Amino acid sequence: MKGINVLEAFILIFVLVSVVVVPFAIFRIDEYIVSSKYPENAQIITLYGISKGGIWTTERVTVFNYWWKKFKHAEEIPIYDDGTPIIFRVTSTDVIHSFSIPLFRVGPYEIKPGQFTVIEVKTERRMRSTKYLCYQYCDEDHEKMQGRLVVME
Ligand SMILES: [Cu+2]
Repeated sequence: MKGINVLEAFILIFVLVSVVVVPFAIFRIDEYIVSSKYPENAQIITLYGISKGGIWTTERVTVFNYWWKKFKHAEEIPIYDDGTPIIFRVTSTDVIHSFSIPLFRVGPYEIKPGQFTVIEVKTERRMRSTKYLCYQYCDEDHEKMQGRLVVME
């Protein structure tokens, strides 16, 4: 039996690089671009809306894990009221949602699938905790699309 020749080895390496390294690199570049866009000390909170089950999650949703992963609903999101900018990047994985933090006078903002809506949030001094929610009927689990922001000291 003959071993792998140079061309086969080259093709094998090429396929491995394409399948493993390129997606990983894109992931890292994306993270880098996101973090370089905002002030260094900013609190960046990325939220993905999923209409099935009525979920807002801070876990990264991709075209791959969307189909099998059980995403954790962001019941409580801690934010730090220390003067650093609070930036929400909100997107949808399916239908058009709407994002609002009524008592902080934020939104409603239309949240379209496949694009991030960037929202800078200012806390209200007196409120240590407040509700955030989807502001328009999106699907049968719409009512579940809410959680709380908890302002930490
Ligand atoms: Cu909704």
